[in-house]
Amino acid sequence: MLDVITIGDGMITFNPKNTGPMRFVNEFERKVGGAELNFAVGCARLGLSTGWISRLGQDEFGKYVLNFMRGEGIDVTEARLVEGYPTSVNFKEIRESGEGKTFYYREKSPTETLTMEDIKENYIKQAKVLHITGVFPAISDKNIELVRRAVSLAKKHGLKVSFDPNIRLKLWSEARAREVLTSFLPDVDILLAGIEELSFLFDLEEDEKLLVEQLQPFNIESIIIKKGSAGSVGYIQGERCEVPGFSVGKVVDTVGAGDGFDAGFIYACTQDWAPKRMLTFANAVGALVVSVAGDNEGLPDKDEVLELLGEKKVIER
Ligand code: KDG
Repeated sequence: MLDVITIGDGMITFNPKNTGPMRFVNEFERKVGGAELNFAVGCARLGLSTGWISRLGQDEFGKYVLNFMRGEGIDVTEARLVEGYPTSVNFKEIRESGEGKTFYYREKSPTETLTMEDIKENYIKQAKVLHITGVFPAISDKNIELVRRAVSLAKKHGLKVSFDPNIRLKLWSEARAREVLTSFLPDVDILLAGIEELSFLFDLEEDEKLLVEQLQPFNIESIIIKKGSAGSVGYIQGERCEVPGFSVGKVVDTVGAGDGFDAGFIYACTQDWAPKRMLTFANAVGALVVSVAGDNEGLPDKDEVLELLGEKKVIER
């Protein structure tokens, strides 16, 4: 039995050792990244049994990413190394604010070797949640069909489908992203998005009321709007609730915070918590990510979240 399954490309991420334009950065640290990978790590650290469907290159980087995921306690029975496709690489540029840019080297992603048969009914049906994002389908048209198959199996077996649009316009055109990502909405139970992403999807202004109205026809159980350090808004079981964000000191690297939020929210869904508590917990997970360099190094375990919430005292030394 798994709590949650996700599908995605795993990357080697080169994090700059100093801020500023990448062409002037001479030293990088080798880390791992990928939106769905970060989400899986976040879930596993919080104690959810997590499966990750993926393909990596049969190369040193692929072996490193697979070992990393295995080391995080993630089920990697459906993640394999394949010949002839180099593991995807991402170089990051980070500015003083902690915001940055990504430079992908992933033209031929190993996930392109995944076939429909690799999205196995027996694997999907054992989970409670299928988490999809807009990154994996942006990589190739075939990946879109793989996501559709995973979603239809999830629906058949009563899993909840959670969806983060994670819009990456370096990977596909605006029109295609809008068309494909909105086509997933009828099957989504939990939507986790930024207001700017919703505004992109519907090509409308960033007006919460207006955008939530656009989502009404899809009957989405939980619509969560992530607002970064400003907190989040949730429409959960039809009720609107809003919580403030957290400040965790210096923002070092914002990449991965949204994936952390998603993992925190999915963890919260497995608890018998009120909507405010669910959002607060997810915000805390996202906030802890930004204080550490790397896409997933800051993802906390449950005690670290409880410490930030002031509910647990961690003895330091
Ligand atoms: O959400 C964070 C990810 O975007 C990052 O780890 C890598 O850009 C990335 C991607 O495409 O998966």
